[in-house]
Amino acid sequence: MATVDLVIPCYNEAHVIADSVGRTLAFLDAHPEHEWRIVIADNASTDGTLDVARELQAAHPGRVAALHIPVKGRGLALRNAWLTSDAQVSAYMDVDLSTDLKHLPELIDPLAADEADVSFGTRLDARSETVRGWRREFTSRSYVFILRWLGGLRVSDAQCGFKAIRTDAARALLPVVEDTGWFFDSELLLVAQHNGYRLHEVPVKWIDDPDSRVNIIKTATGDLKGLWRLRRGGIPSAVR
Ligand SMILES: Nc1nc2c(ncn2[C@@H]2O[C@H](COP(=O)(O)OP(=O)(O)O)[C@@H](O)[C@H]2O)c(=O)[nH]1
Ligand SMILES: [Mg+2]
Repeated sequence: MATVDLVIPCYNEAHVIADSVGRTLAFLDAHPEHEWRIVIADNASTDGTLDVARELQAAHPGRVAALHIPVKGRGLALRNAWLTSDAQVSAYMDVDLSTDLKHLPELIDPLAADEADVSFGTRLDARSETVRGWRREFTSRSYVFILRWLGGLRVSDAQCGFKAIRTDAARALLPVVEDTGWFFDSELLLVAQHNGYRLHEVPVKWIDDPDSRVNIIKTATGDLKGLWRLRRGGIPSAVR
């Protein structure tokens, strides 16, 4: 049994949040083994995402919280949500529910039992069931190949929007994770591995949602720059 903050980072997602939060609450109701809270972490949306988030917070007091960060960047949103959390475990998942919710217990249970520190979904394991276009598949495989080769990261997928961390690990690791955008996930895994934290992969069923906030070229450039920064400066040590 653990207290869990499940963060849903959102950028211009007013059209889908209510449905996603409703489906997630129904799933969580069926899993009382943990004490859950959903945190909608919006930054810089211009489509009324924050208003919808606040309405959901008012409709589900204590179960849904709305968090607003004025500056854009998914990493920044996660970092703020996780560092201000007083739950024992912090997680996040994409609002489009591309990862099947059935995997949430596999993500959280090892952390609640103190058998791992960081757990994350993988779409590239032989046991994963991934449905997506060949372009996305190719980019994803190429990126993780580079990350393993140049970064020495021993994971099969770094970018799946489905991760969790023990809050004690988050407090130690996040102060040395610099990226505020899409490289945040990779950097967190690199820093965690380098500092001897226990990583746990969860092969997932993933059905890609083509409605995307990702600009592939910009994201790929940001990822390579981030990797270059860590190679040049070294991966920092965390204070436990
Ligand atoms: N808070 C926040 N969330 C973001 C930002 N950019 C993307 N997201 C969220 O990150 C999640 C994944 O985005 P998505 O566009 O589905 O990525 P894709 O599945 O890789 O195409 C969604 O929940 C987005 O709303 C951002 O700048 N801030
Ligand atoms: Mg998506």
